Amino acid sequence: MLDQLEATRGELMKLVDAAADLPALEAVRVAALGKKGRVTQLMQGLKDIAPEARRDAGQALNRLKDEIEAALAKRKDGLGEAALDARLKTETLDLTLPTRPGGLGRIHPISQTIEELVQIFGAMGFSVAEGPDIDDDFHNFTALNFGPDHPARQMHDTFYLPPRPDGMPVVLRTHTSTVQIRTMMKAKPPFRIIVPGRTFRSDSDATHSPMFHQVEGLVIDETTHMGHLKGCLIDFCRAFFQLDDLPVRFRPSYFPFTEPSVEVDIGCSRKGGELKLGAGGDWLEILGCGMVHPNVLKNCGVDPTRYQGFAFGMGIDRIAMLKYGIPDLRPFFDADLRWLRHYGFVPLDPPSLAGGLSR
Ligand code: 2NM
Repeated sequence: MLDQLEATRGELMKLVDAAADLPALEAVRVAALGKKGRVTQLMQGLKDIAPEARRDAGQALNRLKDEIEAALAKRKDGLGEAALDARLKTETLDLTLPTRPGGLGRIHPISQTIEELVQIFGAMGFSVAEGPDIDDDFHNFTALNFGPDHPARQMHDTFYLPPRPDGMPVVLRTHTSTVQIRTMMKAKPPFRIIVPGRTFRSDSDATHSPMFHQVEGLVIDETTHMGHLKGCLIDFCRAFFQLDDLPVRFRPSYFPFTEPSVEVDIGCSRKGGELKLGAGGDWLEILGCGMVHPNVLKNCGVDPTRYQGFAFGMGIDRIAMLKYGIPDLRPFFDADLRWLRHYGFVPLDPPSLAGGLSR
């Protein structure tokens, strides 16, 4: 019995050493210590041994079992390390290589412009709100004080989808004001939000795309007034176009959802057929705004005798074209890599609002 045990030890130890990987080692473990393994069989043979010899043989077998287990564990550690070494060899990453920023693609001018809007308004204390592209007639029109026969509700401006089971018309939002409505209905004033996002109108030519981008803003508090509107939007225009002395003009206008309503122009020059922003005697319209109509506040459950404020809206695509000298709107949505390489921004080197000597 003890001879047999020594021979088995020698064979099993050799097998353990020879196992080339973890699955092979597991096969050795089963062959040694499994239900029908060599050691297990030897243990089952104990009952046939003379009782005087059984105790010594049993102890020897237990030692053998312990030794095999220890050898398996040791080999397993070694193989694990070897496997990790092999993996690390194939997964090396040369951190000394220079970056290749051009290989990271380009930031679309609209994404860049949204970043800038968020940065400027974020610094003024606004947060960003978002909502669904598909909304209903209530959030897109009714809550915003559009009368039932307002021309903007017409089929030729608005993309209508099949109505809800309750008959409520469903639309692709024609402005992001749907999100201001949702915010006012579910949260409590004061509000200070901007809402950048996709908007849709049935209009398509050189300067209109059926899908375009808007940013709207909303400020509601107990004492917010037209002076706040003016200060906020003058600061915005000058920060965005990076012209500290950019002329900004407020001109009376009309929107159903604001009273009074105003349009904002910035100074420019069109001498020689070339558009140049800044003082130059000409004006360029860039946004609409006004004091939120009491009916809109009421429609959203905000008490107009306690709260008031202003709202504004502008086209992101248009201000991006103006700032970055992009002449045509249509290629914005063509996913043309040549256009993106030309007008897009390198991710590790986007334009900064701080500017400085390097630009
Ligand atoms: C504009 C111009 C003026 C506007 C109004 C609202 C709301 F929901 F508070 F009533 N949101 N956005 C607004 C006001 C939008 O876009 C040219």
